Amino acid sequence: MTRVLALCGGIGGAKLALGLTHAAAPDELAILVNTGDDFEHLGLSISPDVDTVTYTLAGLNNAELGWGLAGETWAFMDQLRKLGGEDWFNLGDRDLALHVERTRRLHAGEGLSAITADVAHKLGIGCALWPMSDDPVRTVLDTDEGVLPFQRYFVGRRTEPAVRAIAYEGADTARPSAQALAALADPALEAVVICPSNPWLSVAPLLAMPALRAALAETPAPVIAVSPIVGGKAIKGPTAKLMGELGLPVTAGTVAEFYAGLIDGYVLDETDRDLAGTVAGQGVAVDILPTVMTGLESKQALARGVLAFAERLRCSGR
Ligand code: FO1
Repeated sequence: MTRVLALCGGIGGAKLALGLTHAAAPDELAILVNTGDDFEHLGLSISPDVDTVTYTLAGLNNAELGWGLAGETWAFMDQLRKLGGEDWFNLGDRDLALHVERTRRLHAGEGLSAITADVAHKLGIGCALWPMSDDPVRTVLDTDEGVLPFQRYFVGRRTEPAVRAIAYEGADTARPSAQALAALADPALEAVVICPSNPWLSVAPLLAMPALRAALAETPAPVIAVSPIVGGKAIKGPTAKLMGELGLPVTAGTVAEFYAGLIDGYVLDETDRDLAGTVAGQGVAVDILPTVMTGLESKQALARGVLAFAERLRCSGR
């Protein structure tokens, strides 16, 4: 039975997801992962955020890169480059196995959810891992260099183009994870945690699915978001740059506003304690915790802090 449901994207989200695996019982924790970054490349179906979370929870992740497998080799890419193939997106030799196997199983008619659950089980992950949908949703950016699919913008152009608008193609009609919808409607659910992933690139694709957004708004469990902005800067990645380009003030308060109507609680970093009053003024409960996750200890501590905050909100009937 799911008691804790976490929503996350790739690198930043996976860190708190890992912390949560130490703060909640494995059979009571489910992680719902963004698939807006998914794409088809060299004939393979790539699910970067699902894989980042899978490798992180399995203890196989490449901590230096933030994606892919630790101890990876690159013979395939070296050879592809020699052949003049597309080399802007790096597929490691061992990582390639997952893409080939996932693609084969998708072509054989299995859904992404079933494949992801099976891979997680085979890699020794105890909690549930759910892609946000088995239907394609594709994040597309309108930039000063034209319209770019997510990975062309993120990896191909290293997030350099200025973003004017973002679309989540397919989100209107995609059916959200049935397990996530069931968990959100279940009175046994005790906490929903929106991990400190990029709100516009990693969490928004989930919220763009109308049924998931409605289920989140209606869930009896407290919904808590952890700010990905600390002291006016993003811990990692292009969140701050993107906010500036979208004309938004780069503060943790702006992210709280983005989640307005969905969240009951918001976790600010200690650095941003002066924003507590502003966020509370939006009718959202605030907790202040150290949110910068370096080692495993800080991930566990933040996870425990967030779950304790959820418990307090539940007890106070919010
Ligand atoms: N990110 C990069 O910056 N460069 C890459 O070449 C790259 C390859 C890659 C391959 C498999 C995978 O699962 C992820 C990969 N990523 C790469 C990361 C990923 O594309 C992004 O970090 C996420 O989509 C953003 O959350």
